[in-house]
Amino acid sequence: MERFGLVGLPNAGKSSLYNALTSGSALAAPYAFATKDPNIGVATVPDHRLVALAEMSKSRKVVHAQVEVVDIGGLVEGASKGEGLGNRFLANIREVDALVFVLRAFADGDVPGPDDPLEHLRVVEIELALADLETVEKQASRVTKATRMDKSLVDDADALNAALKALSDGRPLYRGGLSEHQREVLKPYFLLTNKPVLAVVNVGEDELDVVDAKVAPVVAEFAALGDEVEIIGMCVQLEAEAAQLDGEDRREMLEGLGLGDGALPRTVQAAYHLLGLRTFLTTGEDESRAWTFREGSKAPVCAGRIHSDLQRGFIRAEVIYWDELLKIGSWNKAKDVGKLRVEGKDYVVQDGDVLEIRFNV
Ligand SMILES: Nc1nc2c(ncn2[C@@H]2O[C@H](COP(=O)(O)OP(=O)(O)OP(=O)(O)O)[C@@H](O)[C@H]2O)c(=O)[nH]1
Ligand SMILES: [Mg+2]
Repeated sequence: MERFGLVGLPNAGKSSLYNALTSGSALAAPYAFATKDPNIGVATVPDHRLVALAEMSKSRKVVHAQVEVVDIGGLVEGASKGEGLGNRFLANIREVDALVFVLRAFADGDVPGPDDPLEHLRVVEIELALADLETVEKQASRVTKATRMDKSLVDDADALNAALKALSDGRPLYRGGLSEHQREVLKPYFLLTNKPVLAVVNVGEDELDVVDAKVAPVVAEFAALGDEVEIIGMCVQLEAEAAQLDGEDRREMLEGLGLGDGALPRTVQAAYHLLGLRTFLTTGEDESRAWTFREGSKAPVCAGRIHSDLQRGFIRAEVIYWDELLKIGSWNKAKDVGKLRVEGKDYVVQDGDVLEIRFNV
């Protein structure tokens, strides 16, 4: 399963957010390095399309997509040089597919540490960039030399030198001005900042009416560099408290606070999307289900998510977009009125497609 990691300074609220996202019970405590070993859990990806289809089909079972969340220990200044428990946490970060920065903006005298999200961002970015710089410095000179003998390494050398330039200027690679191709070429080098990024700004309980203002400096910081990074403001503490309640009570609490559905659904969806993950659906009386696939996958690969036999013996897929099916009212009716498209093995499945696979093994 693809995983995203919660990254930030001590006491930013990572473990609290982790618990809220996974219904976990990680230790969240007001001292640095409360988390040492990473907590790994699973978050459900909320999907209103699935819920609507399940209702339409009167499904006995509804199965949501899931994504893995890793709660990593707090980084401190100097982590790249081994400060704190630095190197260990950097290794944990290397193992995730996307980064969710948790930036503290709440003031609380009982919780040590800065409450300026830009200060958090600055330290996290410097430490990750310095760790990458060390890796890239070694590789850039080695690979550049090797191009004299092996021309196939020219792209690598070019990407590594571009990375070297960005990192030397203190810019992480996700906003280092590299081309998509260069970022792709750098993937096998396992760099920390060559991963997609999302930021959560953790505001105080008494700041719900000024969330946008608290988030604005972080938005501006990223905007200045012209890159697209999704930034979500929330009070992690309140979201975590609400997450512990059951359906109706939770809704009441969130509504009472004027938070609508809360910020957790959007956070999971954004992280899922950031990981390049997309959803196709199946629906019937037995179950309605959301299946995860990589963006750009073709029908047989998607069929293989359901069962390897479906990929091996793939003949064709019957396909309809979820909201069209919902309008028609049932799979059989959609078939009768000729609204199911028949797609072959080259069909690139779209997010929100409802599929039925024909196969023969
Ligand atoms: N007042 C307030 N306290 C919060 C909020 N979010 C988290 N906290 C508190 O801050 C403390 C640290 O939270 P954690 O979730 O343990 O922080 P962490 O980022 O996991 O910290 P480390 O594991 O040490 O890196 C805990 O006592 C939380 O209850 C918030 O939104 N408001
Ligand atoms: Mg923690």
